[in-house]
Amino acid sequence: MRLIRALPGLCLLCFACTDDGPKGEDDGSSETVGDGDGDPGDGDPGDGDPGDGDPGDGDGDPGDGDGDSGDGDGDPLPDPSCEGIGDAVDELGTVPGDASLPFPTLQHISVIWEIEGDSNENGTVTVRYRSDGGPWREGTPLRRVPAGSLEGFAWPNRHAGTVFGLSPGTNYEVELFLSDPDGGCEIRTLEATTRTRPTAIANPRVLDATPASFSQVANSSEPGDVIALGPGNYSTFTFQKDGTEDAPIVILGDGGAGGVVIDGDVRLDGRSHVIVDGLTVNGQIKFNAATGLAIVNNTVNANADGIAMLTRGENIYVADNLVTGPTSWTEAALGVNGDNLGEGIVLTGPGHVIEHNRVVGFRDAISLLEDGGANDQFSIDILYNDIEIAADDGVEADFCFHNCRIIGNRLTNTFIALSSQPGLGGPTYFIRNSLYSVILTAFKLQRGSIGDVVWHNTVVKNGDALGIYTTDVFARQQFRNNLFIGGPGGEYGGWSSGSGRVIDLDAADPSCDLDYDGFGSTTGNFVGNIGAVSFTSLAELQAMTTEVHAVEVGLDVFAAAVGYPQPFPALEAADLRLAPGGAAIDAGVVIPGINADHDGAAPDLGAHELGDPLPSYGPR
Ligand SMILES: [Ca+2]
Ligand SMILES: [Ca+2]
Ligand SMILES: [Ca+2]
Repeated sequence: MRLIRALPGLCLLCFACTDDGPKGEDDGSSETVGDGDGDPGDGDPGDGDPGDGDPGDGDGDPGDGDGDSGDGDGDPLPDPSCEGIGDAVDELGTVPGDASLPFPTLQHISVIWEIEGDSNENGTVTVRYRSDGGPWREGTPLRRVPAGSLEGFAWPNRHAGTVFGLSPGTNYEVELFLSDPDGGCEIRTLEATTRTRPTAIANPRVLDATPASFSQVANSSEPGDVIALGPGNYSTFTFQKDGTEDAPIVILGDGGAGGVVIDGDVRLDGRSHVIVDGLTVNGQIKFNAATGLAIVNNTVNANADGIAMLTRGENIYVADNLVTGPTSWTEAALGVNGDNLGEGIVLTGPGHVIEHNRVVGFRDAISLLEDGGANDQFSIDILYNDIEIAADDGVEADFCFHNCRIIGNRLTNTFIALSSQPGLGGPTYFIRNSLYSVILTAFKLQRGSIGDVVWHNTVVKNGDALGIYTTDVFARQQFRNNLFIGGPGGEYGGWSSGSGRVIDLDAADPSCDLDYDGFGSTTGNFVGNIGAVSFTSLAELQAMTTEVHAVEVGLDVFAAAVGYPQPFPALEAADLRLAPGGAAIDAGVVIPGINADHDGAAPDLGAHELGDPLPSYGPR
């Protein structure tokens, strides 16, 4: 579903009953949808890299469901049923509309189900999914997203969410069970195929190139060719040929050994299905309005932006690059007006996957675009990147339309770690990120952000543990199973990191839903506020807010000796895995499709379940 721009006088809340009327019975309909992008399910073989630390490969990352009901008892999932649920009779009930699975990525499928009604927002959509012939697995329930508008964008009344932890190149049935206690029920099954990592065809024609012959060779290339660059220094170039989805053109260097160097920018504007693999680029790799490119295994030494697409493109794959920028870690560099420069990886458009990159020394390490530059920013994966020294934002997932997934990243030495400024209804998922040495805020949910989902993150920062410093009310956030640890604050480049409060959320709307999180401050105090409710102890936090199951934690929850982060000079990345027996162990709540494979009595708080290996951060 495309988000539509708000137009003056356009009433997005108007009811327009559909011609076919509500379906109150379980019609068991099974539909196969085209999602409009023309290219999921390209039939390529798998990329051969399961087991590489990505989600879904049994390593304890999100979404590697165990195939049962999620309660750990191994019973098969019950079939959903609409028996006994009538049609909607008023605006409290739900009238189901269009459902779609737009822009599958390699490991995730986005789900959108538009509805009418349900003004009391108590309708639910639960999810089961299966690959061909496999057992049903329990997915993550969709988020209820009422119609809204923000910063010039608007979205319709719907449910939205993601099926997590899938295998690349696999066809899935996704069964959606919508029900509303006020009336309205339907079971709808859709199909989609996850994408595969773009790779060269088998037995390609290999075109050898040198700095002298490259231009001619490049212009003679055809779909399926591999252009193999010999050692030498190449001039900046603009590539002019397109591959196809089944037969991409590969521009192949030496994998960063340093013998194949591009002295200047690599441009692929408007290109489709080209793979740029293994170059050393002293400049940027830029490709406005491109489709299906893969930018992999490169070393980018950037003067400003590193890897950039600044107009809408689709299904870009950016992985295993080392991207180094011009911003150094100083107090003068901090903040929106600081002495900082460049975005490490910046894209707009749907379907992108940015994974396993190492990005060091930028204003924003990984960024989407903002305001009028934001185009269809949905179905975007930002996974397992290793980010250091971001003088503004580590991951700026601003203006996400829905289903942006920021999972399993490690961030060290960032002014702001993760940004959703704003989320446009959501869900914008932040899951199992490991954040160490953050100065201002770990989650910048500002400009009235709506619908951010914050699960299983670990935060160790200077100053306030969880603070969002804005008067713009943010709403409909959900926090579960996170660890937030702060301590004595300071002033850095004119910015205060806070006084060591455990929570400072002045502008939290009552719809914000926080529970099962762990908080601590090395000050020894346990004070804070959520909206107008202030607390001075864990007992008060539990009694007076939604954090009924909160626990108090300290740096001793970690197995390694984790130092309290004084931000300067830059710190080494920290190992934030838990020690046995601490307050974070088994203190979480089960989230279907995310952590049902936990060990022990319940999920642990933070990014790492006890006993799981560290994910593979950065290039593989
Ligand atoms: Ca309802
Ligand atoms: Ca940015
Ligand atoms: Ca556990």
